[in-house]
Amino acid sequence: VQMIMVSGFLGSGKTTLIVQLAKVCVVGGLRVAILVNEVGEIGIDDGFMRRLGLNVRELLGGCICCTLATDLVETLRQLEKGYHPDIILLEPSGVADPTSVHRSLDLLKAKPMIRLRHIMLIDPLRLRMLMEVLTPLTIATMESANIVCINKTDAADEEELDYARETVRKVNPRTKVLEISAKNGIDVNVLGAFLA
Ligand SMILES: Nc1nc2c(ncn2[C@@H]2O[C@H](COP(=O)(O)OP(=O)(O)OP(=O)(O)O)[C@@H](O)[C@H]2O)c(=O)[nH]1
Ligand SMILES: [Mg+2]
Repeated sequence: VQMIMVSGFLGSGKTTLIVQLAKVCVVGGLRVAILVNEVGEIGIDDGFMRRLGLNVRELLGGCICCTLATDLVETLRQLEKGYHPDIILLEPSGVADPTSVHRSLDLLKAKPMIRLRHIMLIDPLRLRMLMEVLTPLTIATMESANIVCINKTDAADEEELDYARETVRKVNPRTKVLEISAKNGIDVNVLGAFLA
């Protein structure tokens, strides 16, 4: 099964992008499952998601890159057996380390079940701050991402966008970079780029 992991710091727009991706998938006739890892109490607005006919599972009360890794794999197995999704959209908590998610999937021998693409979302309005206070995590995530997505292009100014572009180019010159405004919707080409 195809899995898209959308990582990014708190509030970078992960849920917004996942909902948009799910809509594009549903329109394209794909069966979608959404897996959300919330550390806090407030879960995803899954009433809205379920009305769209999406299969939403929450992994609560811990982080999938550490304590909930086995739950993640068990949930993947259940989904494979029961729902047969074409695509699984995974939102790790904003404080998760996506490279540990990779490692856990490997250790728990879940890698053969899935084709994983890792998309890192960047909020250009806050990247400078992140690079100052969470440097190693931000850099490691950028290095491991298949695609880096600069989000909130509707709200960022040129200086913020340039800083984001330049930072990604320095940290991971080989990665593909997309610029989006998840809030304003995405088209099918974005999904295509994620899967390419
Ligand atoms: N201006 C603008 N705001 C956005 C965009 N995408 C998301 N947001 C806003 O950013 C805030 C956070 O969005 P979420 O999708 O909840 O972000 P998240 O990464 O899932 O947040 P956590 O799960 O709390 O880490 C919300 O107020 C969104 O409306 C965008 O493209 N432009
Ligand atoms: Mg979220």
